[in-house]
Amino acid sequence: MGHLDNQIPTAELQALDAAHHLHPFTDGDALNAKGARVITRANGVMLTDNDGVEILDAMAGLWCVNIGYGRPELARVAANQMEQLPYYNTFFQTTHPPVVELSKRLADLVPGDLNHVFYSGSGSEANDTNIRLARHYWAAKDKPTKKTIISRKNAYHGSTMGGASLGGMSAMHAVGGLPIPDITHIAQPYWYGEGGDMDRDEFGLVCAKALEEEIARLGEDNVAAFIAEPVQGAGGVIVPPATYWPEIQRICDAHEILLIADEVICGFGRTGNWFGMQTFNIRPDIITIAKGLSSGYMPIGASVVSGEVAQVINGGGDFTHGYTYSGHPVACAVALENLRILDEEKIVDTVASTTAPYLKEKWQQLADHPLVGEARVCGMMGAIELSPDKAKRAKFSKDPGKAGTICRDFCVENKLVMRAVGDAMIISPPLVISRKEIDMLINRTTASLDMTLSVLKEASLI
Ligand code: PXG
Repeated sequence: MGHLDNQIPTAELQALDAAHHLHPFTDGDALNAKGARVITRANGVMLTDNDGVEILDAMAGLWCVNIGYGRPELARVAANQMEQLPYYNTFFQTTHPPVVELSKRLADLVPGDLNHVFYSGSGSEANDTNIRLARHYWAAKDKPTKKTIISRKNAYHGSTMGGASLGGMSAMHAVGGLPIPDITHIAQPYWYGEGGDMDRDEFGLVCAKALEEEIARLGEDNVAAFIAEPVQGAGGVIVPPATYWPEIQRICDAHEILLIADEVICGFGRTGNWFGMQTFNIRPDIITIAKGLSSGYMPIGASVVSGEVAQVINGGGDFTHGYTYSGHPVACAVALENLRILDEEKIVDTVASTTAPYLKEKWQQLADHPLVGEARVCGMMGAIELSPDKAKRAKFSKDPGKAGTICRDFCVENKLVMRAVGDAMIISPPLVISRKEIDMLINRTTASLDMTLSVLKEASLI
């Protein structure tokens, strides 16, 4: 591996990065003024930067490196597949063994009768596929007016025109004139931030009933689908109240609309089951997958649809949709190897039986910290809400997002990658994180919270 070692000094890389690289979701000038962190290698749950500093990655990259870094099996599979068949398309009446094998594997793995797979290169593209799939489905059933897709405020479904339109983030809609037509958004089940005086269960029901109200407002004949993440990830690890999903499922069953579960984050073990739909007992018609499908080792996403949806699509003539890299052989082969490891090493089982309960116990103790208004966790994802007055679930009204940014910067100083979403701190570590590493995560989080608290006091923000 010596030949891969980077020889370029950090400052030089940072200068070149600033000169030629536009970063996603980044204030370019602000980043370039300080220089990007250069990550050169990683193993297990640890990243190593260009100066040899080891950092605990409590985000699994971007919620994706479920099996952890540094698995040589995936590299070998990729190299072998590249030698044998690096690329061929699946457009023109052709297929290849890795895409066939992965489709069969997913059909067996995903619950219910979700047994047909349409591939993409990412979660965003898969959600774009879902928009066209859902509308084509209803057109093929002679119901072409059923076009509107209902989503939720503060949802994240990707960054393409379709994905960002399905998403409910107003800052994203503001860039590029979104959403595209026939997509609407209802309230999110964010009890901590928006539940007011209601108890959790009552609030969960109110949020779910908003779907029925929206269907009534639009007219059922105009609604194609409802899309939602089982647990909102990028929105701040928002775990819905227990009453939410059963009512959503009832509403979807009672009305003629498709349910799309976006499992891009929740899928492949994140919530303690293979899929979020199992954790919340939902029966979607379509799911979106990406990220943990390959543990991020190769870009790949997909829409997995029910036998009924597949039958209608297959019978509906040409579905004029696809990507050059739909069913890319190397990505499919790597995904298969990733699924083999997740399965044979019982990684999801270990999360459910051992490490997630341990994380939950430790994470919830953070709620005792004076700065923490709530600590919530679902499987291997969690959030803590920073609050100036925890008894009242108060927000930082003076300078929203500042406390989160301060805390995130202290985390980095303490060699911990944790994300800030506004004034909530979120984690989604690799599923292979050990108890010892969870202790390290908790210790570094506590240290960062202490440092944040004292800075906030000095700045009279608390
Ligand atoms: N759906 C969900 C639920 C996601 O979380 C996507 C779709 C889009 O996937 P791609 O592969 O196109 O990125 C995502 C992606 C963050 C962050 O900062 C989250 C995502 C991506 C980038 C950043 O939390 N989620």
